[in-house]
Amino acid sequence: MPNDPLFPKTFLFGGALAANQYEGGFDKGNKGLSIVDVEPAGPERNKMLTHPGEYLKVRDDLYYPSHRAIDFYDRYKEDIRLFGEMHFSALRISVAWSRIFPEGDEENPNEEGLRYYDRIFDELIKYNIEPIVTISHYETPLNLVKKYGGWKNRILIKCYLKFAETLFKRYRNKVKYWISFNEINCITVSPFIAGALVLDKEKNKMQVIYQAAHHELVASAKATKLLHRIAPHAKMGCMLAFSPFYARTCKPADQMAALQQNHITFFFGDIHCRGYYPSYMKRFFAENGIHLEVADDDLQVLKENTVDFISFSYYMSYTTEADKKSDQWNGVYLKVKNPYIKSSDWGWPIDPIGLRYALNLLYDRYHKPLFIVENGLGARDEIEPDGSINDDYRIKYLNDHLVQVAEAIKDGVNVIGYTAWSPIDVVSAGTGEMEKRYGLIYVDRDNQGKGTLERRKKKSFYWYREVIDTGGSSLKKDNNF
Ligand code: BGP
Repeated sequence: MPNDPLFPKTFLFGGALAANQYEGGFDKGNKGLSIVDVEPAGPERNKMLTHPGEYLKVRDDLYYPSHRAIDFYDRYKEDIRLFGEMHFSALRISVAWSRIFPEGDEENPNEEGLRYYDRIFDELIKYNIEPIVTISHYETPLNLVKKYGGWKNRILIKCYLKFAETLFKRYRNKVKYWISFNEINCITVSPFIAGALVLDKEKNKMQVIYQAAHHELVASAKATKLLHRIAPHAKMGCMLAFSPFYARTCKPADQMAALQQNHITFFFGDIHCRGYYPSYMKRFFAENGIHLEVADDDLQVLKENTVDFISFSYYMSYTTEADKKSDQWNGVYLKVKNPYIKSSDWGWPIDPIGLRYALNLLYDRYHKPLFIVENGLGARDEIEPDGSINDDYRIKYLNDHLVQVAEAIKDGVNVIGYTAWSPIDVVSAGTGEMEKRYGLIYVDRDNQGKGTLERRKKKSFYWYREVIDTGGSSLKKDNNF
């Protein structure tokens, strides 16, 4: 007798990707350069991300993994067919901003770029896969950094809205779910990647970061307003990187430290969902010499255009304690090791219960539908002599997290979908590696860009299809955490 499904019939099940990590074709179809196209792989990468000012052009002596990525640009039919074979009902992708506006600030969009996404959406619709579209996923056009300094400049709101409006008008009959900014809160830890900011010479870095964040938040609210006007049936979501902080002990000061650290993330959710600057952040700004320039109607715009749903990535929980106050510019408390939790090969804590905890926290706070748009395990995979890839560690990770999603649904949390990062191996956003693999489909390509790009189904491919087909009743609930 099969078990009852754990997820509702309407649940959106699938995978998540970002254009810059899988498309390639960085100069095809009149595409301009985006910030990712100057992020090299290898030892220079960290230098670039911390001091981007010296790296804002393509150099002959460096390897840039985004340029070809996994060549989805030319192989999208094969890849979408494979997603269809896994019975996906949703695929989260992003539109590469510099494919549509190569320089970011043109008057008119690049028709060839728009036609490319027409083909992608049509192909998805052919397989009954609902596209979930991120408007800006770490891929601001490079020109907007060079010319205006990235999101610290208010002019980016205008450029972004022109881009968003172009997408809404063109694809309003094909796309229902939109996400304004990927992991918008990551601007506080990765200012170049998430805010296109070059902070090398800035004295008060936090001032610049939160000014840029304000611009992104206003852009997000204005895009929500536009979407509701252009496509009243469509839904706009915010997107947070949500790694809840636990206190290392029950000492009250440790609990307070964890709460303060969570506030740094909630700040972005609070503005998107409640529509105003929270009081704890006003104190944080005052104590850190941050004075925001806010235009006349900004606060009104934020108030009147809250999001329809909350999407978030969940990979891990963090732990902190009061004695570990950070002296860095971008954090309140440092992360400490949680003795109850193991980590991935890349040192990312693995905590399935943390996902149920996160879902409950977010739902208690905002009472809006929640969409898990990223969750997965980056690991090294090996091909067996018979050609199979037995990624049981990935299956366990996904299984245990999905079991906790089902628990949260039983708790009463309104979860509308889950898209695993990533359905196919892609370039890592953080490290630029190909060999930090998340995929359910293997891609023959290494960290130096060598390989045939051939696709190969992993064991997790078949496992995930069964989970989708059975509405989760095939999940194993007896795993120990
Ligand atoms: C999120 C990003 C994704 C993705 C994922 C995994 O922060 O939104 O783009 O890459 O993390 O991270 P990484 O690729 O660094 O392992």
